Amino acid sequence: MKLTGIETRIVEMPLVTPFRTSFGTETVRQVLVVRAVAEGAEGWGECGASESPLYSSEYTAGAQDVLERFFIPALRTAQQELGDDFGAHRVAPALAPFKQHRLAKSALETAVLDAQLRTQGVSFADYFGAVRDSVPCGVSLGITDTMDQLLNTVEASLAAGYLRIKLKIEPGWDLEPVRAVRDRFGDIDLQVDANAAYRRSDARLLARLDAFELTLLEQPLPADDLLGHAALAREIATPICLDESATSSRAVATAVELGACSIINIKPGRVGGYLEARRIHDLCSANDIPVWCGGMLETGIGRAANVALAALPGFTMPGDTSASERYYQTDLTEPFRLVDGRIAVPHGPGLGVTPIPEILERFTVSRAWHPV
Ligand code: OSB
Ligand code: MG
Repeated sequence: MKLTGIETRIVEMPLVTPFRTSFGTETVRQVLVVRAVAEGAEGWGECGASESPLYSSEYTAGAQDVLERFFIPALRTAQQELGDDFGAHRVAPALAPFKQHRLAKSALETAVLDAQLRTQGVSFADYFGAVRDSVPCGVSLGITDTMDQLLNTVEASLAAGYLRIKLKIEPGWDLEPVRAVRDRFGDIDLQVDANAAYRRSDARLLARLDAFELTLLEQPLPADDLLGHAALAREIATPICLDESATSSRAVATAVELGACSIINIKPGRVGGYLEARRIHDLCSANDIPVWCGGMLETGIGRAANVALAALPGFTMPGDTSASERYYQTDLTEPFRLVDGRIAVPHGPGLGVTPIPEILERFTVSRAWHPV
């Protein structure tokens, strides 16, 4: 393929309800949207970073800076050197000298992959090796001010058809909400996500979650505390799932070998892109580790790719691949809808969806063009 340029654009999308986690509250998602223009097609990618570096060290303006200052020039060089051999599989190697910034790398690789697959007439799903036409969906529910608000939100989510409920927890908002939801809704598929808010010394508190037979406890401890997760896994019955710690296939292999987790949340952005995400899927499949597809409040651009990935055979648990309306009144693409608890996998070339020009313009706050 021959890339001619990359457009970076900042888009601000109001969320339908504020999303509160142990690390902060988001009311507007600031999204870095990347458009890769190639001869014959253009492709889209979305960066998972938010305005502030609260989930990880990345943030929107930083992602834009590293793309413009380092990543796009490195692509230009790679394309000059490789000529016709340039393609999406060359993006990660070209960016590998630059440490971390995985959310930014993923956005760029995804845009290039989309352009390439649209040229070839191949969908993300077929390219990845998807085996399903639709994927089972869960929903991630933020911390609320009151228990009533939480119960109403869970009730509405179940009524909408979500097959699994994930509650965000933090110290002071853990046993009570879980107990209240179990008491009210019984034997639903229920899991919790702490976003690294606990410490090893909280093991006895976290063990009290065992009584509620949760499907999993996601990222209880800091991202770099794999040994802590392994110790906790020996002390509690609830399966531990890693999110923030699972930054690469190497990190996942280490975590699995240490016994730090028995389930992995695969977020393509967090691991630097869909190609690395697929390697982690394969590694987990070989080790009998179930995986599910996480999310970063994506617009339809990122959601399309996540849903395609979630259609791979190892994704045996419902993901945080919720419908567009759970996040945005107006999505950038045709909205993804929940039907019987599932979302249909796009089957058109590339992502199979495209941002709707008028809507993209409406939410765009800045843009820049970078010839390659
Ligand atoms: O930890 O999984 C997380 C959203 C933003 C950042 C981190 C996380 C989340 C979610 C929501 O839990 C996932 C989604 O619905 O996109
Ligand atoms: Mg998480």
